[in-house]
Amino acid sequence: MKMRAARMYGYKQPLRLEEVDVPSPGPEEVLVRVGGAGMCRTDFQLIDGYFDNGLSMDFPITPGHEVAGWVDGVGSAVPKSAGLAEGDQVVVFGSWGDGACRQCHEGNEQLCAHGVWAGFGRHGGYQEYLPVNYRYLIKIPGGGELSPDNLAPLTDAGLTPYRGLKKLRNAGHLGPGRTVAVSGIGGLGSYATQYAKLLGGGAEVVAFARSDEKLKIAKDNGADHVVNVRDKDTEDVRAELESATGRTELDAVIECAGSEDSIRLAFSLLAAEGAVASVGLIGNRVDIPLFPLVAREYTFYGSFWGNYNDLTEVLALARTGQLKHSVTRVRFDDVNETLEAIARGDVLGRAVIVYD
Ligand code: FEH
Ligand code: ZN
Repeated sequence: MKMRAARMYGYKQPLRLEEVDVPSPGPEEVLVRVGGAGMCRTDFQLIDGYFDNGLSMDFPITPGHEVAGWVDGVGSAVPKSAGLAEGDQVVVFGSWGDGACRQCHEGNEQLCAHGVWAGFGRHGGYQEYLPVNYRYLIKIPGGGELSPDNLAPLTDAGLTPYRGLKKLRNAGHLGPGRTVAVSGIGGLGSYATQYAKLLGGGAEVVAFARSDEKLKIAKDNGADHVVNVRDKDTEDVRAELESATGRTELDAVIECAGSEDSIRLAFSLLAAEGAVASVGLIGNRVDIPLFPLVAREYTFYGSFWGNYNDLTEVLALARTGQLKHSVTRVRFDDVNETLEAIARGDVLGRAVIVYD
């Protein structure tokens, strides 16, 4: 049997849209029929060479680390306790650790130094069928109330800012009287805005973005205030922050872009003892003044993707109707054009390939 696959044969070249054989699942694998494959900016960055000195690639590979679909086949050694049967709706947890290091034993496989990620060397969701080890599938109970195109982004765009907001909440940076900003309202920021309300404990939420269309998504997703930061310096943004909130500073920022400007703005607006949690990867370096970082006791969190249990919590929020989804459905044949649009920042919410 054949399947469509968008495969990468090298850096800085379009994916090749091919018909290839459907893989058979190994003994401990489940064959997933992909219903939705999220398209992350890091997929563009993978192809563009952002990771080329950190990851060894055995081309061709298929990108895509945000996958939802249905069980299409179960390997001979998959235990009954996994509770997986043909037709079950599932999502893929995309970080596969070696199971041997401290990070894996504490459940943070996304931090495993020897782990692999779906779509980054192992095949990913830009193909119609994907074999996945049963340990990395989460079954979605119920009758398919959540569609795969809404489920798939939860495994990264939904998961990543959730972990970052948990760090800010658990460290005491949120709560009544606090102000938290969401910087960058793309795929991650559209969920970060919702978590800033859900986990913020009464904190006031301000969204920063460079387009009014994206700020409308933030407003629809619960932001109390929005500021268009395009072509504005720090003091312009501070003035708008003050007229919106009555304060000139932020207690916390979930930084979803990763650009040098976005990170610099976050720190320049931070109140004493404030914290920034960076989850975005647009840039390469951080350039922030040292003295305020020390003298005002700022905290800077790096927060990467999420762990399996973080994902189960995100899915519980989605299953109980507490999350809104901003999805742009993409035809398989339009994958390359969509990657270019993502690189330009022209996609609203999350692009998701659907294999109609
Ligand atoms: C995922 C996989 C590998 C690198 C980076 C990412 C980000 O999308 C995590 O949010
Ligand atoms: Zn490990």
